[in-house]
Amino acid sequence: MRTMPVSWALSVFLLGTPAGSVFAEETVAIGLVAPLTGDQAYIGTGVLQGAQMAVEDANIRGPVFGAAKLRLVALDDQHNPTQAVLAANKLIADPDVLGVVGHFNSSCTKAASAIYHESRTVQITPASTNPEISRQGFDTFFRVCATDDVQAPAAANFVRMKLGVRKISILDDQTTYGKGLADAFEKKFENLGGRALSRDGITQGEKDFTPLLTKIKAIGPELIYYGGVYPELALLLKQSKKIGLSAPWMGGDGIFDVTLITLASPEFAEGTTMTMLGVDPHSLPSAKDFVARYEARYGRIGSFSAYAYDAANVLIEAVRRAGKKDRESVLKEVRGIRDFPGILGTVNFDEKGDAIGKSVGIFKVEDGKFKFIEEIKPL
Ligand code: ABU
Repeated sequence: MRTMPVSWALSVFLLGTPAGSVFAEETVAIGLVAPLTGDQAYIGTGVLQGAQMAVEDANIRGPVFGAAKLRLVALDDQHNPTQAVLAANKLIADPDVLGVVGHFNSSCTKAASAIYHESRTVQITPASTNPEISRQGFDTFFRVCATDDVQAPAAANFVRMKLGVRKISILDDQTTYGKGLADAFEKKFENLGGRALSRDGITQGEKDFTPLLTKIKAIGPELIYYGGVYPELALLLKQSKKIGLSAPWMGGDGIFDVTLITLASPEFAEGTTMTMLGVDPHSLPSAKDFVARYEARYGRIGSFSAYAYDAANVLIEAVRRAGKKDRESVLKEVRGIRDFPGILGTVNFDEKGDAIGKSVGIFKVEDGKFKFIEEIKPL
């Protein structure tokens, strides 16, 4: 088990600012917000650990400017937008915090984005893929991942044109991410001549999906597309197999987590396909050192650990270039980032803060593991 208690993690991060130290007023910080407790804690902890490694690497290289030592202030939003707003307010009240990596969930990232914007605090999400977030006109928002208007059409194209599926059922978890992803998938799938026989919403935290699955079984889809995150899909997979609903499932990056397979059991997860943002970091020479160091320390790399590492490094580089404890200056430097050498590839942002040129990978659970099927490059 690679997760670490949040209390331990936070105490480590605070070690850089002992009370009364001559360095206390020379510390600068970046914030990190993700779901660190609750049913998405596994994926959130992977994000935390990726960002923490970026901060540690930066401190090994030397002060970001002057004598300033960098620390990470990590907060838990429990994938709850209300908690996300509380976390954002807490971070902006800390004058040391010059920017934030976060949040993980699109619903949380979106809810907190106005707070970061009002306080002129850079926010770089490693994982929130909902396209609407960057259409709010907040110049403080950035992301290092692809968006669902890339991911969902890639999935629809794969299902319709590669698998030859015509009739599907669609479910989503009614979150900003899940509903947006399912909407975009449905639109593209129908444009390609497919048909959605049913469309339903579930609620995060629900445990019994048998009535809904029984209805879907009677409809007889060839495949079920799910917009949501892995905890609920694990239950859906188990319960669908138990009632004899044999149609395969597909989803997006929110279900790409090894916990899906352990929660559902390898037997019930087998055959599930998903899009993930980009390729497996294990296959990238640029990510080799990070992956080796991460896995030696924590165990298998989390799905978004490398994204968090890249997001944190962009922010750290901007802090270094700004050379002063001033959020507006850090924002200006992030806006000026060109061809940043991320471990997942070169990072460039468009005028909305979205990452340019990010590809999508198709994966499938085979023999209890995620198997890479193909990469879909951006048009
Ligand atoms: N992108 C996958 C999960 C995070 C989110 O966008 O809600």
